[in-house]
Amino acid sequence: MLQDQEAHAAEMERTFIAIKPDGVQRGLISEIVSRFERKGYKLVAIKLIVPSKEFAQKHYHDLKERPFFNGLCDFLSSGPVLAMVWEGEGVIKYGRKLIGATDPQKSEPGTIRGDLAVVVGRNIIHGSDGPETAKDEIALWFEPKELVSYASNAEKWIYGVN
Ligand code: IDP
Ligand code: MG
Repeated sequence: MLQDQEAHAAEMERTFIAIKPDGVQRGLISEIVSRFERKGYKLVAIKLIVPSKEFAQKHYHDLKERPFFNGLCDFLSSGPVLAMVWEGEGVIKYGRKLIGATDPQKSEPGTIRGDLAVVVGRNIIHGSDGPETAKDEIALWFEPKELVSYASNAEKWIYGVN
């Protein structure tokens, strides 16, 4: 059944996805981007950036009481990060499914971390964990003008919208 255009538009959401320095250094950018792209999500922003430690602390502010916080922020700021925004129906939650569990020892095979990472401290990718974090993280990493809104020709085939 064809989906109504308005219902489709109402379900659209955006999430912040980042390939961490380990994923970039290991040459996994195209592998990871292709998984989101082939699924049917739309790339609306992308840039390669070396975040400062202060910036990493802002990004991970929720974890500041955790023992690994300092090492995590040192790591995130240790090299290039590929920051992205992906758009699609249910992309926040399903993006986390594509990524897999935080600890790659527990991530299912077939997920990004399950297939491509081994330890929790080097789990190659970040994805927003809910609508509020997605909003905050997109605003932290990108200026509004860096988000590109465009019609994708594939959309009617992905969503069945007329
Ligand atoms: P998430 O990335 O799956 O959302 P969070 O709990 O938000 O997981 O943790 C953020 C990041 O902190 C993880 O992706 C991982 O790199 C790191 N991390 C989480 N737990 C540990 C730990 O127990 N030891 C070391 N690093 C950890
Ligand atoms: Mg998290």
